[in-house]
Amino acid sequence: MGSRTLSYVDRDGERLAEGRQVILAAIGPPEAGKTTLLARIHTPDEYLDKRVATVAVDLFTRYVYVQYGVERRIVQLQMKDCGGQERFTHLVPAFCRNVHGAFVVFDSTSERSYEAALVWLATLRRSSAGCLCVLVAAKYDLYEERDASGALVRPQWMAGRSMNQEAVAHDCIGFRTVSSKTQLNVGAVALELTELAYAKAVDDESAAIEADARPLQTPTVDLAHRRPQASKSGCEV
Ligand SMILES: Nc1nc2c(ncn2[C@@H]2O[C@H](COP(=O)(O)OP(=O)(O)O)[C@@H](O)[C@H]2O)c(=O)[nH]1
Ligand SMILES: [Mg+2]
Repeated sequence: MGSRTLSYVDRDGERLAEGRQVILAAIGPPEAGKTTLLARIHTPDEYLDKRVATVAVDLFTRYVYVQYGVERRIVQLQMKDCGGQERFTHLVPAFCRNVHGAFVVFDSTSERSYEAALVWLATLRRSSAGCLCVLVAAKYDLYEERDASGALVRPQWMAGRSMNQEAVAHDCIGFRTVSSKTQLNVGAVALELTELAYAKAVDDESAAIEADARPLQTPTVDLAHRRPQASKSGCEV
């Protein structure tokens, strides 16, 4: 994990922003830590320490800096928070339609929460194949124990598993551990996903413009051999 973290644009700078938005979403089962994570990304100085279940969809918006090649650019970061209740999974395709990237969040203390997050991920994939997803193990402040080498001891269910490999196997860009409580990795993962999503959005747009600028081509249908046919309405086509 790099040491760079998300940096925010002040009110004056917001006026300099170009039109582009980066839209990220947090998906996953209830109680995973999604709302607390997005709130912490949005307002780093505050820890949202209350239990308020998200009903359907909330939106967190801020202007932030991203590095694109050698340029530092300002973008509007929109983060959508999806209610995790099982009955909302059918909203995922509509919810994620224009989303560039997603935090697929699970409660790191619970293997069931992880399995549930994978179901959310699969649902997202069916509607938004190109969306960049990062697998996020939340509440990592709950592991204070360290092994002989000084590394944090993982939750038992995760021991011996390569979560990074599992992330890649599920077509994610990677796996990250975070704590919204202590801010562990929060700014870093937010920056990583925002920058990758921004770069992808810019590249996708350039590819689409290039495709639109291609020269016109002769149609492949041989119109000369098409015979007029009577349609049901009686008109000839
Ligand atoms: N210890 C700890 N608890 C957390 C953390 N993030 C969230 N929680 C708690 O986990 C519960 C569920 O969090 P919430 O963000 O509402 O989950 P959501 O349903 O996925 O949006 C709340 O009681 C939070 O206070 C964290 O980083 N550390
Ligand atoms: Mg919530």
